Amino acid sequence: MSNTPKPDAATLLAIWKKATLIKLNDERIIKQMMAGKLVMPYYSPRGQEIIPSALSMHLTDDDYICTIYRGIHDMLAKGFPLGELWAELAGRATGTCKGKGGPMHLTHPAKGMMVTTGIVGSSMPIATGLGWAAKLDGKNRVSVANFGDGAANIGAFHESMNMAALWKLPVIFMCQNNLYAEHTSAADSRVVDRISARADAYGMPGVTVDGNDPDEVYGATKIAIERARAGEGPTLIEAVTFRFNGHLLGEAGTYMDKQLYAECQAKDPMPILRARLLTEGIATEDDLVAVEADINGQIDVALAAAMAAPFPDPSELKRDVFAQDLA
Ligand SMILES: Cc1ncc(C[n+]2csc(CCOP(=O)(O)OP(=O)(O)O)c2C)c(N)n1
Ligand SMILES: [Mg+2]
Repeated sequence: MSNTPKPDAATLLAIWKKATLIKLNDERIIKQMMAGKLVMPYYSPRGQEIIPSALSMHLTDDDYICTIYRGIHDMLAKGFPLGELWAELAGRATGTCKGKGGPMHLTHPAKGMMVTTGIVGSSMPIATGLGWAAKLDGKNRVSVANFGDGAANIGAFHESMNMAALWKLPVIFMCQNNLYAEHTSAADSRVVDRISARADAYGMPGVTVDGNDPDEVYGATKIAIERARAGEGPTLIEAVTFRFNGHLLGEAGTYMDKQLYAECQAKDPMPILRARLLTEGIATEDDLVAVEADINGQIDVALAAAMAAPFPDPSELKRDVFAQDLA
């Protein structure tokens, strides 16, 4: 990866700010849930913060992304507003889906966050369709499909990659390989070592990067997005990372290899990037503390507004379900 583009100091700081928003937001969600103030299924993205933070440096509001149930990191990096996010998590009428979608269906088209579902692999055909739409509307948008390592074994992965390559669609297939799919390790679900090797079968570039390294993710996504905008078609990126809070918040994690867990913890990207900003003189401790305090303040405001907002009225139950109600 030595000849790939690297983020400059200002970009590295911007990546850290986004990643810190994701981390602090995750901590607050967990705190609320543990206190019994928020009840929902939660798939924490803790550990995967760097991937969308570095990727989003190359995206605009006009670009599309699709993600999965473990996707709040992708959404926040893309600019999903905190207030509407918290309101939707809390099932309030002021949420981005009027409180009727909840944490599994977060959607915000104004920022290009097109749709989220709990169906493993669903982000890929949807993002491929959006890539086709982007090609037809000629606005030079790109479409990013975020998905996990487990989803790379789903039929939709292969169908989407084939179609995107055939029609040279501006799609980035961003596989966030966090080493487990629910409670199943990679070794129990795949023969090939690298998911990126599958790109060969569809005639597109495939690259594996350290998903915890902002330089590597920034460089690989820059190349892929420039290629997509130039009309040269899709790229598969496999970003290797780890999820620290297991599959679903609250599980015991007993199926995880203890040594692997300890090794991954030592590679936690958040303290590493924070320390790097200090040692490279990009920011001072005071600068970073001020950013963290500001972000916590923004979360306070979003949380308080969400909790004070009303639940959807029962008469809303069937609205937005059938097409005739959209008029
Ligand atoms: C089509 C489908 N099959 C199975 C499931 C059950 N399921 C939910 S999450 C999950 C694991 C997916 O793992 P991965 O793609 O690696 O994403 P991660 O949760 O690790 O981010 C499975 C099998 C589902 N939701 N949808
Ligand atoms: Mg996984």
